Amino acid sequence: MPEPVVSPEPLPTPFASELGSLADPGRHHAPLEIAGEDPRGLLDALRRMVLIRLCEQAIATLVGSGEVKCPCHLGVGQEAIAVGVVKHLTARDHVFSAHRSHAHFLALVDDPALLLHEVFGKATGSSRGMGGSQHLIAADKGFTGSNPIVGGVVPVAVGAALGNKMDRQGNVAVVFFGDGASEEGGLHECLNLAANFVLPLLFVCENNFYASQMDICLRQPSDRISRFAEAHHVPVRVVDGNDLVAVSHAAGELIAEARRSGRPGFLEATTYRWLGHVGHREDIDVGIKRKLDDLVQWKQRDPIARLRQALQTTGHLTPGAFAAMQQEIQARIDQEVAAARSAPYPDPAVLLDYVYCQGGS
Ligand SMILES: Cc1ncc(C[n+]2csc(CCOP(=O)(O)OP(=O)(O)O)c2C)c(N)n1
Repeated sequence: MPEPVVSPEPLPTPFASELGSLADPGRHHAPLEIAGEDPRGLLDALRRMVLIRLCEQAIATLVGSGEVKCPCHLGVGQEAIAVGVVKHLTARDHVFSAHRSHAHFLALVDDPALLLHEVFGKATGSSRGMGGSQHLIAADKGFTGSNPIVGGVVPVAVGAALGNKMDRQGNVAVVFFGDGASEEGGLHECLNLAANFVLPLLFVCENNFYASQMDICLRQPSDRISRFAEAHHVPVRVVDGNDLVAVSHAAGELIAEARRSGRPGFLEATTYRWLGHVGHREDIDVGIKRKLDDLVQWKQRDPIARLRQALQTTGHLTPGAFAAMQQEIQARIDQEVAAARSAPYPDPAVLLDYVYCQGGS
């Protein structure tokens, strides 16, 4: 394997950070402010974030050992966005995501089995072992699908939102994507369509400042992605994506508005991925040696630690109870990894069964 090259210094660009402290890895390290929040809801959110974290760490280990062979884009460090948004949804809503979708899937499904079996390529996985990490689906839970074409799933979400509008049941569509998707023309067309057709669609941009190995300052003249939504008159909220409470409040308001009036919304949540773009290592990013200085600080903005500390300080959680929570979740993950290892691969005879629609005349 070729040695990773040292990443080049950023080129001088007319770059301006519009996000201020939200883009500053040295800020927002303190425990969350949770006064007035429902502690049971926060404990449930913490449990879901721990499930996502431990599940992705297990997948990282399996990728490292070579047991899991599909490309895995892990979102360790970004868990609060998925959990803070999904808590406002029901199985009748439609959730779409891209290549880094494990958190969105797990936040909705709340069970590691379908994901773990899928990354092993087993027939018992969410896509019957034919999708791998980047093509997940659990339509009965509202997860209508992930797709790794950057920006490619956004037009599908517009279609789902149009369907929801026509059905008049108050259901919404939600689409998660990264800052890189704003460099695809389709996203801009979708913002225009959603605004013009008045569609109940929440755009959720997980702005982690990188697309593959490229810093946003090398790609755009500003780091604030929501400026594109404003250009289309879509209401915008910008939050610290590592603050579960801030994400939940902003997402809750935008989703409630979409259900009430059918209007779209745009949530920009700043965050950072702890691992390289794809795979299990911190120090490698698409053949580039990653600079780790920022990561050390971003880890201080850990969404799980900040919520856990807040719950402990206010007496809603003890260190022992947190350790027990982790152990219970880890045991469930270990059990499913073992089950996935011995589960069958899909029968080659069914290879095309789910590619083409076969029903009806
Ligand atoms: C249309 C398209 N172009 C390029 C790629 C290769 N690719 C995969 S992920 C990625 C970066 C995406 O960055 P971003 O949208 O910010 O999401 P993140 O990886 O940060 O979660 C690229 C360029 C692709 N999958 N699809």
